[in-house]
Amino acid sequence: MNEISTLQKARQEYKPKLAGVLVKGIKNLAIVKGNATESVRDKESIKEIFKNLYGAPVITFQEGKTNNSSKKNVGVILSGGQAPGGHNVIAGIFDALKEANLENKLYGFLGGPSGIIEGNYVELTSDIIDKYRNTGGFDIIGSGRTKLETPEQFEKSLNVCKSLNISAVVIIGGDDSNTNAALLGEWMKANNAGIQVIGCPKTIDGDLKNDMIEISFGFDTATKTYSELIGNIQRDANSAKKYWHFIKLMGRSATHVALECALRTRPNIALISEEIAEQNWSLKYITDYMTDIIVKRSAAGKNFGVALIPEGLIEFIPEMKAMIANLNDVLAEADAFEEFTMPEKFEYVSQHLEACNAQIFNSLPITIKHQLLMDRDPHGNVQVSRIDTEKLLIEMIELKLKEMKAEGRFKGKFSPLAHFFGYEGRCAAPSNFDADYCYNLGYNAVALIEFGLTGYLSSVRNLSKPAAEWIAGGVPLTMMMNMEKRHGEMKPVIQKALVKLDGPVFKELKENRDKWALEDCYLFPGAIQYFGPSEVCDITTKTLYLENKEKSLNLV
Ligand code: FBP
Repeated sequence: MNEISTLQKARQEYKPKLAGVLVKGIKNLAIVKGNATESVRDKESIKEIFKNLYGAPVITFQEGKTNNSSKKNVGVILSGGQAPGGHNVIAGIFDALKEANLENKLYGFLGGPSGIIEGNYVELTSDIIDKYRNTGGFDIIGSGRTKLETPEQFEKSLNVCKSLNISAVVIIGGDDSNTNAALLGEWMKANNAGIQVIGCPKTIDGDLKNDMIEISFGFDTATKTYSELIGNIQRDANSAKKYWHFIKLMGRSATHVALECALRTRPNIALISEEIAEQNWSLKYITDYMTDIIVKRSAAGKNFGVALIPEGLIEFIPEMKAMIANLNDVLAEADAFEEFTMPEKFEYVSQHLEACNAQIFNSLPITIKHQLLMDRDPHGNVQVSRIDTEKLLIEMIELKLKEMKAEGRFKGKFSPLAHFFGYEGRCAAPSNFDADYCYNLGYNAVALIEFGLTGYLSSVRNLSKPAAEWIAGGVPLTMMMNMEKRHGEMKPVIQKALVKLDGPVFKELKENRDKWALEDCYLFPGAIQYFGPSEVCDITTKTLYLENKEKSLNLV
């Protein structure tokens, strides 16, 4: 990386704003411990698995005086899908470590969790860190999705840490990666290994959140990037007036990304997976709902529009959900499935699924059947980013419109275009919010380490207020866990936060969507601005604003 763009050069000079309590520095902190905590569900099973970590209190920092910090080496891992701001988490860790003791060292494990098992690392020095400040991507050390769960992996990780004199590891990741952090932390503690493990909440999906974690980093920048693109497409649709754009948005199971983008852009249709599951909408019902809007707009002379489709939709349509759960079990038990030809795979699956599920599977277009059979990721998740749900919906709607045309009930035109926005947003240059938030998460992770804590997620909250009012502390990882079926077995995992249908964010969409469907209320948010007035550059997501507004109203 020798040449850099003019913007990147200017961004390297950006100084992230620190939370008020952290401004005085890593040596001027004290901790306040809350009450003992419980896991969100399945308390007995989680307690049994995490005998050493379970029940730890929530931590909040306040100003104080820390004893002189002893010299230490720390390892850092970037884990899972990229999210804007990861480099700033590492910069925050580095700066806090050097502030605590100039002799401290930071090692970056390469290629995700496999780096700590295999001993692939680089020492992160100031000349490396400085090149990556305020940049997008995870390329400083790379990322990966290796699941950390076996004693052999933990043993190897311990040996690598010992060889580098590392006494704490920071895992920057989403729900699955922080589940790794909890398992690693538990094993280290059970074995008196003297290695602390701290997590940092990353994921553009926005599904790693709770009262103590208001947002995962990357969500702000990714949704702003997608919203810019959606706004541009809306302007194009409104200018040419000839295409219906079906835009699938990344975000895995939860619909936070699509919902946030919908509030920022006001498209004609925005499907919300959580609502579809709750209302028991079948694929046919969804097709009818969308077709109805298309036909009504066409009758008003508008043969164009924009529909947002969450990437995880297919797993939430009740009949599909049941079929996929059955399919996951069938695939988990199948021997040498990978060696079958595609027709053999289809045949095997339709013979082993329950009859009603086999019927649904067989009724799907061949491309979707193929995509449903692709490998699960190492954590057992269906790779929803690779399922063309937007194309499935287009196909279903085309069939329906053909029928209606034959019956004289539709006289317009339907020219659909399919898009998928996901990777475009994951490595964008972090917005001011993500640049600041991430730097604080990293800095705060070192504060947790300095106080000897382990099994905690770095928590910075009160985020819809200026950074000076942000609160810093830590949440025990076990507090967020429950048991879920993965690869056919019940496993402890951090519970994903789905869109709350009684929450203020969904309510905002529900109250407006009928109007947005037929009238053209499009918003064009434009590109993320890095330099300029604070109200243009520093404001975070509508999701966070509405959720925090509701929280503060409830406190009154
Ligand atoms: P994380 O949960 O690791 O943050 O990953 C998020 C994500 O971007 C999802 O939105 C998407 O479904 C998935 O990664 C895609 O995975 P991959 O990068 O392996 O294609």
